[in-house]
Amino acid sequence: MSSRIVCIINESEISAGTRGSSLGPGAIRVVDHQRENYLFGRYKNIYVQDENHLLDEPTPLLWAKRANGLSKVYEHVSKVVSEECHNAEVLLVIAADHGSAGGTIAGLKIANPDHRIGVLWIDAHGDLHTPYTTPTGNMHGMPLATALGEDNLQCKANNVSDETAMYWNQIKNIGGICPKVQPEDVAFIALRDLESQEVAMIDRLNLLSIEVDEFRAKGFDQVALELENKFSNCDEIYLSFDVDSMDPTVVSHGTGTPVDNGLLPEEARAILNHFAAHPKVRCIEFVEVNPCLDEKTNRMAEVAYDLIYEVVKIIEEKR
Ligand SMILES: [Mn+2]
Repeated sequence: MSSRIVCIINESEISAGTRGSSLGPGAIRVVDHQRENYLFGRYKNIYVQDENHLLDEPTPLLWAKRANGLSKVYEHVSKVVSEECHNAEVLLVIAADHGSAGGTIAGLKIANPDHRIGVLWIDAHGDLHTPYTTPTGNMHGMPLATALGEDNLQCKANNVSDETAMYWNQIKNIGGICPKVQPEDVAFIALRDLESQEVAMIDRLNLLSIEVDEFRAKGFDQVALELENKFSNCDEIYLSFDVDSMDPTVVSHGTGTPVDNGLLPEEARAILNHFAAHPKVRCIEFVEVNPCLDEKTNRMAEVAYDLIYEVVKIIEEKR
């Protein structure tokens, strides 16, 4: 069993608007079995405890749905990540919805509180909402705001209950460290579906965002240089890959919130493979595969699996 990689499976789907992403990690493993690669059998696999039973009842927390459960998920995932990051060169996290990714970042920060963590967020969405700005209350639109410790009260649109505010503060402060990440250490690729409050936060914090057209115009080598510069002062890099960064008409609609005009799989591959070989990358997370929504049977999981397979190969061979 190799110790280069530890695989963390997180099936939490309490923060999405649509159910089904908890089946995403399983759908990816189905592809592994079909291809007869037995990739996951080579590594230590750890399943994070979920709180998905909360989906069987309504939530009273209107602007941060099931924040009580997400607070627990942040504790579960951050504990696993902070322990396991000492046992592997790279943590490969395969998660359901994106809402718990702030807990992954928290785990990295708890393990090495003095580290500056660079965050590369490849996604159609900014995931920068807070209970004060969200139009839906779905917390998979908030994980990066939790890592930045942001409320974005400048753009306040909702009256948040005391109970909601308490859970939100718990989530932001997990591990007793807030913020986990500095704005100058964050970069986005493929954003194209943002609310005005998120745009205002990106402007206020001067977050680097490379859109799909810009990515194509510059070419990957230029973008890689820009990102190298962005993360030059960071001690480690966390990469979050939401499959909705990719174009649903090319791949499939097997994800909770697909948005047209995304990356091609080969463009995603170039970015992922580059960072898989990057010595500062300590954690790569894949999220939001939802086989229940896939009009092409299990296509999204197949595409995600092929990306994961190459990433693993590169970690094994090039590091
Ligand atoms: Mn996302």
